Amino acid sequence: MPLVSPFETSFGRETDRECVLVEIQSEGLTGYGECVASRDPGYNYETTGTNLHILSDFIIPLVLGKDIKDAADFQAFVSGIRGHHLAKAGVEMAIWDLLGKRSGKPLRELFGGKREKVEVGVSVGIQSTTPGLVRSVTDYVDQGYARVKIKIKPGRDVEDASAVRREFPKLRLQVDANSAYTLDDVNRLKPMDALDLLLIEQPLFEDDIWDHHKLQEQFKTPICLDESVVSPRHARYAIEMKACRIINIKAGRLGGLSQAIMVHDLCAENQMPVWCGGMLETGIGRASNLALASLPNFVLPGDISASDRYYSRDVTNETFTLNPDSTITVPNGPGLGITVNDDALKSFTMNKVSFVANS
Ligand code: OSB
Ligand code: MG
Repeated sequence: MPLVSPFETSFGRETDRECVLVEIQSEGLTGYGECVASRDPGYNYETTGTNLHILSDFIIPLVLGKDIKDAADFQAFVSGIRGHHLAKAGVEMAIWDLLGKRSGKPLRELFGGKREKVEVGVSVGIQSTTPGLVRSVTDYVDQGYARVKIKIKPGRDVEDASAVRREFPKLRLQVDANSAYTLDDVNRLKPMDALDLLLIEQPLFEDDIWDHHKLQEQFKTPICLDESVVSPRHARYAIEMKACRIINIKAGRLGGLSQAIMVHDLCAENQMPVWCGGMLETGIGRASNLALASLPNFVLPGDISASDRYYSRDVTNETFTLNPDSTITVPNGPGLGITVNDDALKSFTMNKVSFVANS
């Protein structure tokens, strides 16, 4: 699916997204899910290719034709598969959609979420020039986004963030490094601490939870972990080590919505605020993110932007729009609350694999 504008992070530049979508038929109902990996292993080790492999050769054979009660049951079925959280999460999402449709309830209600609309922001990729970045941010602010995240990398950090801050002294602003730095870079990042940022997201490597603790000790700005927190256990490590003050929750990275809710609850018990991250999802994943972000400890705006920020044509019939108060309304229909646009889906489909249970 072509992105409306290229998205550049410290690990690379994407101009379109390859998506692995999951459709499960059961009891006359159809559930949809989305695996949020990209074509390349830049964000983490998973790719659309590994998603297809792990789904086809491992996850689907384990669950096909089985009687699966709920998400916890699904997690038990696939517990022998190490890692590959983005692949597992896509199937769990489709199971949730089925559970919601069977009970006639939206996911928000199944999760216990109270909010009917959630505060959102926009994640702005690295632009070719700093003035170009300021123009891009201005455009999003004009559209009504009240919180902006900019992507940073070595050489495009303090100068970019300072320029945006100078133009918008009051804007809720945060930065995301996607693991581009090491502790040796502390001095060059230090000026960030004077920019009144909401948070600095994932400055160090994914497996450097302890180094994030050392970094947080030297910064008054909250450090937020994204890539480092791949399970509820990792969330506990981060809390116990004081490696961050905020956690970005992505159901994909955590292996499913059920795991995301566990991290949400653990953080709530420990007074650690969370927010919902994004992976440039289609309308399917966006509906899932909105339902998740309706939970009470999602106190910071999520990376859940309007559909037109990502795609000019989406695979869902519903498009998500920004309300004037920088919120997006949580879907209210059963399950994910979306319907798939078959024509759009067909026009984007590169490959389709079907599995049928022996009856
Ligand atoms: O680190 O949050 C990230 C997109 C792809 C991979 C990683 C990240 C992102 C984003 C996009 O920041 C957020 C969105 O979906 O709007
Ligand atoms: Mg991030």
